[in-house]
Amino acid sequence: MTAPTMESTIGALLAARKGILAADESLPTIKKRFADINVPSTEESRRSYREMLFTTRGLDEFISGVILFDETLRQKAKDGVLMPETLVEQGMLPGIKVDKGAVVLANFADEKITQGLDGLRERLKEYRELGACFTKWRAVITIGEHIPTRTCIEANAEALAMFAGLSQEAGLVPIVEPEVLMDGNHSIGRCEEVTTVTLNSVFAALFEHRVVLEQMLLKTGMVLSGKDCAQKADVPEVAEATILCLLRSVPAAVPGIVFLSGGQSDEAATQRLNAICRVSDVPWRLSFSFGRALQAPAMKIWKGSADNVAAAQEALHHRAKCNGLAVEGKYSEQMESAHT
Ligand code: 5MM
Repeated sequence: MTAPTMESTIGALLAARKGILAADESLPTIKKRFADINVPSTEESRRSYREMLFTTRGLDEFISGVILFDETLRQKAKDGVLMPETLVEQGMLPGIKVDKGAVVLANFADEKITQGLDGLRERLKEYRELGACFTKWRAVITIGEHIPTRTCIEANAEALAMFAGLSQEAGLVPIVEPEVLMDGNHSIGRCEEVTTVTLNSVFAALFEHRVVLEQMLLKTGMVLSGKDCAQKADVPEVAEATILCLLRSVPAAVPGIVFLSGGQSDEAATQRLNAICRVSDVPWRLSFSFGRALQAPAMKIWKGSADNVAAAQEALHHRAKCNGLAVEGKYSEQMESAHT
């Protein structure tokens, strides 16, 4: 495989009506997800689940790229073809999660720092040889009574910027993902405040590290009320707060912003994405990079059985299509009832 340029990767990832599938669950996360459907997490079960996702016919109409976990990048599909090549054959670009997960930040018991910078330059070189076109690093910011602290936000921003610089050096488009978690009873206003401070800190660090903004993508959460907030903001409020926050924090030079789903139900994530993307007059392309909100229905149907593959693929295709239409502001809830 000849490696594409960062410009062509960005163009392909941000193609009209398409978004990114996040299938980069680390071993502990996929184990948790499989436990919910009573499937043991083994190298083979993970391989066959992900092969099922990637070989969904017509998925490339709505999915431009897939973020893989290290193990998957090295696995082969049943026909003996490596997973990154399988994706390319299916019309999608392979990407790779390069962080090594979030751990407790020393002296800040309730906050996390993402690790994985040691040896990253060498790993990136190998990932490129294995066919990855883009990379992702996720930082986790928690909202609580006295958190996030500036120390946590700045430490994570610094790590994101160092990751992005190294990734661009390797010719791989970095997806910079500072995720503000939905957990908690905070209001949408508090989420907006924390997301704004976080994004401003991230872009200050990216500037200091001379990261080329035109050659990266931002992956961020929507601005939402906390999961346990008594008064949840409705869809138009979420769209308004999200756009306002992004306009105040993300430079126009960034070509695209892709949203994570963060534990929202699949339909809620699509409805909100649709409302956000209907807002015109923004300087970036807006799209999605969902994990759970794309995979959840397919995983529930699959349950580890080859007999369920066709139905599970149909469910994934449906969610991808709904989100692809949402990127154009053309999703309607009737698409759900027409499907069931
Ligand atoms: C798919 O999950 C990704 C990996 O998470 P872990 O390192 O915790 O296993 C995660 O980074 C994901 O890409 C984002 O959180 C977006 O996924 P959701 O499910 O929030 O859309």
